[in-house]
Amino acid sequence: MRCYPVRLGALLALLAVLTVSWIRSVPGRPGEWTGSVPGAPGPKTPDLQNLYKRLLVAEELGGQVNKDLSSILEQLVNISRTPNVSQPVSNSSLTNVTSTEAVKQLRADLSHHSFTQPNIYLYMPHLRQHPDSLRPNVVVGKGRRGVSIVFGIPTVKREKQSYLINTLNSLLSSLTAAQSHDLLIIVFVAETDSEYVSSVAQTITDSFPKEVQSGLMEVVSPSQYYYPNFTTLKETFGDSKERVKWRTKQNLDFSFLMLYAQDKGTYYVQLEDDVVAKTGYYSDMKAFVTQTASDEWLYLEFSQLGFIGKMFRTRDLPLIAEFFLMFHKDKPIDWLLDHILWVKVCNPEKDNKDCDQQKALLKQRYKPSLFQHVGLHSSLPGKIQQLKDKDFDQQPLFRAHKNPAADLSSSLKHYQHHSLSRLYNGEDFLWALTPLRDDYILFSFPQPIHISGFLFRSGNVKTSADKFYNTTVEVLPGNAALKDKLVFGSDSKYKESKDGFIIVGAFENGLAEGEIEAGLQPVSALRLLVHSDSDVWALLSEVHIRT
Ligand SMILES: *[C@@H]1O[C@H](CO)[C@@H](O)[C@H](O)[C@H]1NC(C)=O
Ligand SMILES: *[C@@H]1O[C@H](CO)[C@@H](O)[C@H](O)[C@H]1NC(C)=O
Ligand SMILES: *[C@@H]1O[C@H](CO)[C@@H](O)[C@H](O)[C@H]1NC(C)=O
Ligand SMILES: *[C@@H]1O[C@H](CO)[C@@H](O)[C@H](O)[C@H]1NC(C)=O
Ligand SMILES: *[C@@H]1O[C@H](CO)[C@@H](O)[C@H](O)[C@H]1NC(C)=O
Ligand SMILES: *[C@H]1O[C@H](CO)[C@@H](O)[C@H](O)[C@H]1NC(C)=O
Repeated sequence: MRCYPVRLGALLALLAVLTVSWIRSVPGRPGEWTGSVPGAPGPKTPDLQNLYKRLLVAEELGGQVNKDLSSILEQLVNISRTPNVSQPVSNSSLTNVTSTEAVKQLRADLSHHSFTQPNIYLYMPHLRQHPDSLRPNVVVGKGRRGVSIVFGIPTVKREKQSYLINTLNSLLSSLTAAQSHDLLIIVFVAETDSEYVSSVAQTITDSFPKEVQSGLMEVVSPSQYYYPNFTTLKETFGDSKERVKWRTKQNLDFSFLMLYAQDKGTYYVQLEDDVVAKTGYYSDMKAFVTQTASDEWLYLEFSQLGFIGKMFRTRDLPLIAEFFLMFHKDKPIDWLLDHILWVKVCNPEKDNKDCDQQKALLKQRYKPSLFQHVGLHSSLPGKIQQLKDKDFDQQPLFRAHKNPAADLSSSLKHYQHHSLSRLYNGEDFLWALTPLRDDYILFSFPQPIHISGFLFRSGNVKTSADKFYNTTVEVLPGNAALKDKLVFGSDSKYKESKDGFIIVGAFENGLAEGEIEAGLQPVSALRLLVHSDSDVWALLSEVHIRT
């Protein structure tokens, strides 16, 4: 019996990391865990029974420490039984010194740890319901550790998979044998659809058998219980519900990945699933890290875009991930990252300029960028262009037109603020992530109207290759009977698409332009329909629907 205060203490300390804040947060029981309030437990509730009850609950939460917990529980049951058998439990003096000491020891450990450890359950209370909700689902992996650089690549269902494979290809293609032993690439499939996760894992295993075999490549996904109910999020900063959900999920995904990666190497680099790495990136990164080793940076930037190519010391990841989790519902991840810097070094009594200077010390940028967004400059994989020409910047990136009132919808996901509605209102261009087959943009008119013609221009001077390819322009006539005559008549020059739409044009070299003849009038809706998966993003810089 003498041996187990220590064992118990150690195991419960582990447990405490996961649950103490929760235990402490149980309302209406002040003082019970402080150990400094004598006689606080009511009559008929000796310490051991309390502890036992708590542990029963805690066991549900403990996840990976379940096994250890069971044995602790067993021992505790044994302890609490002993007095039970011989005398009524209310006599506290019966509790033998051994067990009392054990409890004291436990309390000491618990209170010690409760002040030093973060607690994810505070920020994500839904995780309490499932003990496994924090356990990563490692679909492919050999548990590689101790590398210099860990890459984290989150990928989601919507985005095109072949981009992911291209991304991985570009990361791997220039590596020497020694370098590939010193890396770990974690593909985080941020989906709970296990079939989809398996399909990504299978594609990666098929495409990179050697890298999977050597442990260089891992495929990991979250537990199905990891994500909260996104429908209850508050819409803030003018973001739509969809976007709030998207950015919240991104916070959770990046945090999960960081926490998973934290003990696997020295540095962690965040990427996305549609980037191209510059040849020789590994040596460039290592050289820059060595050069800045004595600086107090929080991250190094190997790309200027969003969260791509940001390098952290893995020892900083717990802090960063906890900050993200703390505010995951509140702001997008790149703002949060900036706020960490602010919190760390800005003096609220000084001005922005001072703040910027201070922050600049914590992030150092490497030039030129080592990672390029595939969509950004339309570079096809392997081909990176930096379009920094000032003249280009002065040319308009979109052209505004007066368009008839329409309800807008699309299956495309736009990048940043380059949305369809801003395009249609003449405020911006639409920039969408890689279109896949059957993606569409739909302009439906509240009442069928007369439309004489249309013009859709994709790409712009800066992003000339992000065009719509294999995409048709289609009309939904207000009068279905006329349509049948036009499509099925003897001299039919139109083809029918699906859902009653008629094809009236197609993008050629990025441009779709045409008239709509009288027979199709009035028009209920216009649609752009993508017929095959694209290799690049799509940018729509001009929409003109002439009435
Ligand atoms: C607890 O007691 C039971 C019998 O009452 C015994 O079989 C078991 O080994 C004990 N467990 C521990 C961990 O001491
Ligand atoms: C301990 O006492 C409770 C009632 O106080 C009783 O239900 C339980 O069976 C007892 N346990 C043992 C092991 O005797
Ligand atoms: C508790 O036990 C002690 C002896 O061990 C006894 O003197 C005392 O009366 C008991 N108290 C109660 C409330 O049973
Ligand atoms: C999420 O919350 C909404 C509103 O409270 C509720 O209608 C919905 O059933 C919840 N979904 C899940 C999966 O719990
Ligand atoms: C366009 O898409 C269709 C349907 O997916 C396909 O059959 C056709 O080959 C594609 N055309 C081009 C030029 O890619
Ligand atoms: C409890 O155990 C201690 C040894 O640690 C012993 O000295 C003491 O007499 C025991 N007390 C009772 C009430 O059994």
